[in-house]
Amino acid sequence: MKRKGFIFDLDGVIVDTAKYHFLAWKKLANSIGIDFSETQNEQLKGVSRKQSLEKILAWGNKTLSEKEFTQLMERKNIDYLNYITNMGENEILPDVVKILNYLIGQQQPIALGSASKNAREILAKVNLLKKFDDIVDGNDVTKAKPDPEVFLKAADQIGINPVDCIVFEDSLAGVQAANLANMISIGIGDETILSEARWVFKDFTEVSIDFIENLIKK
Ligand code: B16
Ligand code: MG
Repeated sequence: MKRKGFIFDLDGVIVDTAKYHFLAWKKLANSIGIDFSETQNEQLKGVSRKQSLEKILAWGNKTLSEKEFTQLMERKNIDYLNYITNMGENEILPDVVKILNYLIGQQQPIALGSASKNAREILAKVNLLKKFDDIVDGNDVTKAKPDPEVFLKAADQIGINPVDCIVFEDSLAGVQAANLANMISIGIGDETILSEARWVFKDFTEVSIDFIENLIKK
């Protein structure tokens, strides 16, 4: 049996935390007089907390001192953590567990590759921590997606060559990061946004076991 590395993004792939990020960023942006739309939120997917705030400030033509910037990032995270406080297994996206269990049954290495600094906490809340062989998140990298660092680190930790890794991503920045890492990118979400991915599926209910089996065999 061949061994491939299966690397999952977290927000938007395993759980739908994008809606909570949106609420927290909107509250913050509005509090400093900046409008914030769902379209703008789309551009923050897969983007680190720091870069997200930089983008919001640029959209609103606002500059802050370093101290204020740090305070706003902290405030956003406190609000975000409040929104996710009651998250549970019911918020795992459809068929994610089915695919993870299939991969575990086939003894395929599984890693998480997320920009979020809250990744471990979220995986614990939804009771999925044990399914991952390794986790690389926003605390472990210095360069944000589309830089491939997060996925290359994940491949290294599970001991699989990047060319033998498959990445599931819901953000354009993440798909670009996977491509730059020379991995097979699979977009989960809107194909017009994720057109740079090797394949795109609306969600995991569209990803068949046959498809996964073929990825392993290749
Ligand atoms: P945090 P992913 C990303 O997670 C989110 O898509 C993005 O919207 C968020 O800003 C980023 O994590 C940082 O999250 O504030 O929790 O550190 O999609 O890479 O799993
Ligand atoms: Mg994501």
